[in-house]
Amino acid sequence: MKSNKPSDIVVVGAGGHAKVVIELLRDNDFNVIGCTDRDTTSRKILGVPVIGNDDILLQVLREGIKSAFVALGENKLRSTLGQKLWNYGFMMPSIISRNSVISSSSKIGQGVAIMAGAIINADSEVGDFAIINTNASVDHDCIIGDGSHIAPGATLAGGVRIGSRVLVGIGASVLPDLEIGDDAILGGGSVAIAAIPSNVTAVGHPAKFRSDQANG
Ligand code: JB2
Repeated sequence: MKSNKPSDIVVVGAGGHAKVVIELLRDNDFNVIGCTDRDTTSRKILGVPVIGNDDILLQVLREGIKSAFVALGENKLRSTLGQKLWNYGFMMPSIISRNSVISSSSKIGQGVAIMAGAIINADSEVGDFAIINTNASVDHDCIIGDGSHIAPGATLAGGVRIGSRVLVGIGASVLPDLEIGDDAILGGGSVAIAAIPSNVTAVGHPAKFRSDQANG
């Protein structure tokens, strides 16, 4: 597997999210040399072989494949593995669909995936290993923490602050200037009209959570 081509990259994960990531990487002129997966059954996804589990990643790096992308939908796992591979010395590029609209004043971290139809408006910030999924809309002055996932069709109004490892579910909306705490989940189709604390799952319109779930 020896390589010294800067476009070569290994993908961590071989499930549904990895499929979308592989196509986006190819659109961004990367050459995906293989995937790692917990399930090492011999197989290919979109023509990419599963080359083993994550234990082989250091060897992959030593063989000259210097870039990696963590393509796992689970926020905590993606963040932890992303940080680990960064510490190993992998380069962790962000991949941005040419069919997205990204403000030139926005800031995008490393290892981020921005899918087709996504919009990120002026002065917004997206943390490391976040996913801005298909048709998600992030208005001006938003801050999205490391490892968070703004799912397909979700809408963040201006000035929204999203903590780390937050899931904003499919088609959910967050009204202006609200904060959603670390590790919270806003369920698909829900509408946040007030702040949501860390670690809770909030659902419905308006989004409600059990107060005994909240920190403190
Ligand atoms: O620690 C791990 C690990 N844990 C599970 N390391 C590696 N390399 N792979 C791991 N996996 C593998 O992730 C599983 O064996 C499985 O092959 C894959 C997860 O696939 P799945 O299709 O279930 O989920 P996903 O994370 O690819 O996608 C989810 O999140 C996306 C954002 C789905 O909910 C998608 O529908 C969604 N679009």
